[in-house]
Amino acid sequence: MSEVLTALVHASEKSANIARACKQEEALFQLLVQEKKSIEKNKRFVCDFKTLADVLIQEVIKHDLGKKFPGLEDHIFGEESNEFTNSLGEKIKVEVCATEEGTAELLSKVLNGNMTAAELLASIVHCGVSIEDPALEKVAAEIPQDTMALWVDPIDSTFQYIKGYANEKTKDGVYSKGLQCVTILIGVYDRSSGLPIMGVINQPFVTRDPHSLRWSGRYFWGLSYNDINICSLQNDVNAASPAAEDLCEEGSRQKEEMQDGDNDLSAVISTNESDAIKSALSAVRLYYAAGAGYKSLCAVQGFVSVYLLSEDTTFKWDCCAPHAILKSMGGGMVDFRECLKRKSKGNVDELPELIYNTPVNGATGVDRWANKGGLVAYRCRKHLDIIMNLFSDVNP
Ligand code: 2IP
Ligand code: CA
Repeated sequence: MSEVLTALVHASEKSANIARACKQEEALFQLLVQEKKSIEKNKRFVCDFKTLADVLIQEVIKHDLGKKFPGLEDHIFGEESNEFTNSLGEKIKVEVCATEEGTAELLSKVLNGNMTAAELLASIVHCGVSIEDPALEKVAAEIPQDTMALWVDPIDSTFQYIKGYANEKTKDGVYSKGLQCVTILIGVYDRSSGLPIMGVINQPFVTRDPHSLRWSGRYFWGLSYNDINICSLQNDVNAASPAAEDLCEEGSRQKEEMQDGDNDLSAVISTNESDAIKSALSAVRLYYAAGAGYKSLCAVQGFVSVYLLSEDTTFKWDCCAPHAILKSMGGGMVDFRECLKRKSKGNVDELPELIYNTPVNGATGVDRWANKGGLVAYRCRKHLDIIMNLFSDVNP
């Protein structure tokens, strides 16, 4: 069993419980949809509830992984900082305390004395999760702890999380918007090479019970380390793990059999994508969807051949987890513009895979960790090449 991967799945499930509670529990939901303006009038106000939910999830992941693997918490990075200062100059650090009561007490300070909400959240934070996943238990990989670091996106697609509807319909399995586009992303990379090693994508809102109106979710994991490539979408982990390339071949063979293979390629993109990109991709089936994590998940699930983004609007925390899963399936995530550059120079052999340990030169703040050249997430190298050939007229 890979204890780290199992711990990531547990942490992602607890995070999903928090994310669901904030939508389903009335006392929390009211806070989530509350207008920022009215709460900001209060001088003790430290952050909006959406930010608190984000930060709390990130802290829970840090806390739970750090407890299991002491020292690892210092190598867990994400978008959020856990320190807030209100307009009275009071500083508050959101963190998981040793006891449930302690966490509730701390959260009530951030929540301006709302003990009901604080206790509800604290009870989920301190409640264990149990998982039955025989495939996960069979994953065997010994990875030294001091080689690993993590990128976490506690809630990806925050807009859909707050405003997204429950009853959106899919187009061939792809949701363009709605709660299904929300994901929790936990990815591990190698500190020295920067390459992704393993990751979990948790989708907290997948189906809603029509009677209780409670949501249930699901998770996907993948691990790619030395010659071990394994993911939750593989049918039988008892079988000798096929090489990543074989999985890719197998995937494309099945697709060819079903849909005349390479003639039926598809891509998912952001609605904000430029017209030049949309028109280059008009040769393939095109889908639009919210959320960087969700679009990557569409590639993982095989709903689309690629997720392509030409802009610099994603960050390392959006990509590390899906990248690891795609890698375990024989695919990956590359820098879109660098790919175009290399192609224009005739250098097509080595792909510019995204790496996770190197900030953007000269950038400051969050921009240090932006994926500057955009990205393409793919499951199969051959399909990536065909899609990239559509961009011969686009300037790198
Ligand atoms: C966002 C989120 C957006 C996405 C953007 C990410 O992360 O995934 O949906 O834009 O790139 O940074 P788009 O949906 O246009 O692809 P977050 O919600 O965590 O800010
Ligand atoms: Ca994000």
